[in-house]
Amino acid sequence: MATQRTFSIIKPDATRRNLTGAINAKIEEAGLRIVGQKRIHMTKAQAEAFYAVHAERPFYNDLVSFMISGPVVVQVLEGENAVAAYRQVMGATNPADADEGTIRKAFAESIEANSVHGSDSDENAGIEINHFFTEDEIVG
Ligand code: IDP
Ligand code: MG
Repeated sequence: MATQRTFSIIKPDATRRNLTGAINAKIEEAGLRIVGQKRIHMTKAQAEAFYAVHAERPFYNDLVSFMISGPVVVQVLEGENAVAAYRQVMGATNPADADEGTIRKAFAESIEANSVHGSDSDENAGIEINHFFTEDEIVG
């Protein structure tokens, strides 16, 4: 598998607890390179659009409120098989199911406040990166 990019968000539960550096260390230890990064406070419209795929799920409104409850760090990660590699480092959505050594096992507070987002496909990675970054903000 060739070099690939994926999109990551360090979520408000993690920025609130000052865990950006600890999460970045796990990302880098996994062989992924942080080639774009910025701290933003998402607007409600941005969070709603980002999670539109979950609009019908019962947790959607809570999830949007959580994602705008504090700053987030949006990132572009690059590496071999980056989409799958980052999903592996993130761990399962529910931290109770996450493997030892994963970000969510180490840091997530709950199934909702689970510290990180990572793209689930190459196609979605491209869409999500374009949502938050211009090409000149990504430096490999
Ligand atoms: P993922 O982040 O592991 O890809 P998704 O199923 O895409 O998981 O869900 C997106 C986000 O929605 C999760 O990361 C989590 O913050 C939240 N979420 C997912 N399932 C639940 C739930 O059952 N209750 C509350 N929040 C949830
Ligand atoms: Mg997902």
